[in-house]
Amino acid sequence: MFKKILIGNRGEIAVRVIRACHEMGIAAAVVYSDVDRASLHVRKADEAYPIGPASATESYLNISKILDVAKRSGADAIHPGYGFLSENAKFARACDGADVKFIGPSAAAMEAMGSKTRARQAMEKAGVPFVPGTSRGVESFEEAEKIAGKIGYPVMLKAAAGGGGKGMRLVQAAEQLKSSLEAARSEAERSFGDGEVYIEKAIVNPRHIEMQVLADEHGNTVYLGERECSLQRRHQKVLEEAPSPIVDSDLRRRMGEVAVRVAKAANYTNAGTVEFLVDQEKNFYFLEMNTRLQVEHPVTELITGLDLVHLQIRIAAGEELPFRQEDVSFRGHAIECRIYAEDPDNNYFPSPGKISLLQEPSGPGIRIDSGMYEGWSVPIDYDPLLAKLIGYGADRDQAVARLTRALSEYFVGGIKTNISLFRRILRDADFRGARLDTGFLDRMLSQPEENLIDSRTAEVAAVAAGVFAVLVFGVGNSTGGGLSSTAAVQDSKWKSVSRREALR
Ligand code: MV4
Repeated sequence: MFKKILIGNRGEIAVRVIRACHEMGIAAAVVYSDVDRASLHVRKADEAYPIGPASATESYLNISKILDVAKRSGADAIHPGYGFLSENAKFARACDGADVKFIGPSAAAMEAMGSKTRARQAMEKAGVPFVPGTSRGVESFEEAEKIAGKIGYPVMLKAAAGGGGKGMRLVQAAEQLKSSLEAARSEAERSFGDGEVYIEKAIVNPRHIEMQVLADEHGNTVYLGERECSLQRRHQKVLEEAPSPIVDSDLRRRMGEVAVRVAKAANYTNAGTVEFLVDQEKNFYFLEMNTRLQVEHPVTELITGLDLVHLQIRIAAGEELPFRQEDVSFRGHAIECRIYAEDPDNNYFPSPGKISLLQEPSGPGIRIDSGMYEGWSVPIDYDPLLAKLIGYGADRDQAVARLTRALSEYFVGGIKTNISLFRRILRDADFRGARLDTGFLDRMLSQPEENLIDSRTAEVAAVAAGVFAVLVFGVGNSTGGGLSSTAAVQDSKWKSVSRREALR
């Protein structure tokens, strides 16, 4: 087993991996940029190494700086987390060259999945169902016109080097094809330096369901069930759950076996996720494979009882999977809310700043994976994900009830967060009825928010908040003494009186 692991990441996922290391008796080293000096992952690690400016290209994306720290720290493996270098084949190959184990798939498996057209060609050979369309880039408008006519509108134009919706265009009718093709091509060229674009039939209002797989380096590959990820906004996931409310055990087995076939076709090792689009008739189609540990892995952990990060580390150390497919069982229901530093009243714009007050929920069925603490300042430089609140229950209703309760306890002061969004989602009738697809959130957000309290109660609440701010923080008191010290005196008097009462 490894003695020391370097974590090439930050925030909640770095903390998540540190915890796994400590549970396994492995030392955890981390890297940090100038603005992350006081971040939680630095405080929880056994060793921390500065790697330069806030800009990710000069720090968390800088391969030579991270490998230099690996060497200096004496780490025998690197966990990349998600984002940053986690799906960078060059980095995986550089780790091999530096004799440090990359905790993830091989560079070759990453490359096989990196190009969407190459992945489609491989899956075609492996007999995996995928959306009808081309498996190579279109050469000309005329060719595109012929193909689109054959598969039928609406069609989707996608960048071969893409993923996450960049360089993607929905084409409703033949008249739009020319301009859409030009737009997709130039966006792909700009974003990826590769203008290759291919065509798929568009699935209308699909569900986005993904299957977790795990493969050791001895040829054993298993699936660990699906996650329902349809609740997203602008290709950013907001809430995920496991199991998917529309997947029964038969569909799960069929999707799982396809996912295992995908992984085997790519010689895949370690943890990975196979993404599917599912149409209204529950037909499922291979979309792409994510070659990393995903943000939403905890919902799978809660319903399988497995620790995916432990297993990633054991697989990377050369161990065999300690169980077989028939040993994997699913129990209960888990839902994850991604808590972002975003302002719901300003179009969910990032809202960095100092966290002045933090009250986190806990209690039955609640897990929080967080990268924040009270007094910490959220930097503007990175993804605004602060924490993940995960609710678990015997069934979906209990998971929803526990999450709703936990959200009412959750308070993050000093910055704006999207916590209120989850209160709204969890009481939405369509969400409760599990009527979900990738259009759900846009539909919900286009409706006026229902008024939960009358204007008089709102007024009382505003006055109470004002009084609270003055008493607790001395807000509006420029001398810094005065009111708040009066309040403190009265507070202590109140305490001594009540103590006296209690002793009587
Ligand atoms: C699609 C699609 C409909 N039909 N492909 C968006 C991100 C990229 N990875 C794939 N995406 C889609 N591909 C076909 N043929 C609809 C989407 C899509 C989507 C997919 C998953 C999650 C959210 C989405 C939101 C809008 C569109």
